[in-house]
Amino acid sequence: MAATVIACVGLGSNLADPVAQVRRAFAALQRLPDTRLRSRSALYRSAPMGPADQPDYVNAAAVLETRLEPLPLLDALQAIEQAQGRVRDGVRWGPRTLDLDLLLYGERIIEEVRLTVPHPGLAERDFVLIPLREAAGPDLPIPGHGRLGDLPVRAFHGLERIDG
Ligand code: ROI
Repeated sequence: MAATVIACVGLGSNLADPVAQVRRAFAALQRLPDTRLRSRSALYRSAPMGPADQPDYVNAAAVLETRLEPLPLLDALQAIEQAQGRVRDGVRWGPRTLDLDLLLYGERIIEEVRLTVPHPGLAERDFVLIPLREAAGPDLPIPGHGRLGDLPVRAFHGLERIDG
C-alpha cells in the first residue's frame, strides 16, 4: 500500500442548513477508508465570493492523513458531496449544498483534467486560508508559495468564527 500523505480539504456550504452540512461532512471524512482525520478547523461564516444574491457560506478545513492516491481521494470527496445532495447545475459560482475541495496533497503538484493541486484559488481565498491555517498550522508547505503562514490573508469575505 502507498505511504501516508497529508492531504488538506476545504469545506463550504450555503444551502440546506450549512452548519449541519459541514458537520456531516466532517463525520463522513472521518469514515473514509485508509484515511485518518488529523485535525479540523472551527466553522466560519463568510460572505459569498461570486454572485452576491446567494446566502452566506459556512467554511471550514480538514487535514487528513491518507493512503488514498489523489484521484481515488477526489472520487471519495465527490461521493460525499453527492450523498449530501450536491447538484452540479453548471452555474459558475452559484450556491451549493456542499463543496469539498482537495486543496493540497502532500507537496505534489497535480495538473490533470479532473484535478489541479494545489487548488488554484487557495492563495487568494480568505475563507480557505483562515480555516486551513487553523487546522494545519503556519508551517504547512504550499508548493509554489512557501509556507502557509507566509501567505498574506486579504480579508474580503468578513469571516466570522461560529463554533469551536
Ligand atoms: N464563497 C464563500 N464565501 N465560500 C465558499 O466556499 C465559496 N465557494 C464557491 C464560490 C461560489 C466561489 N464562492 C464561495 O465555490
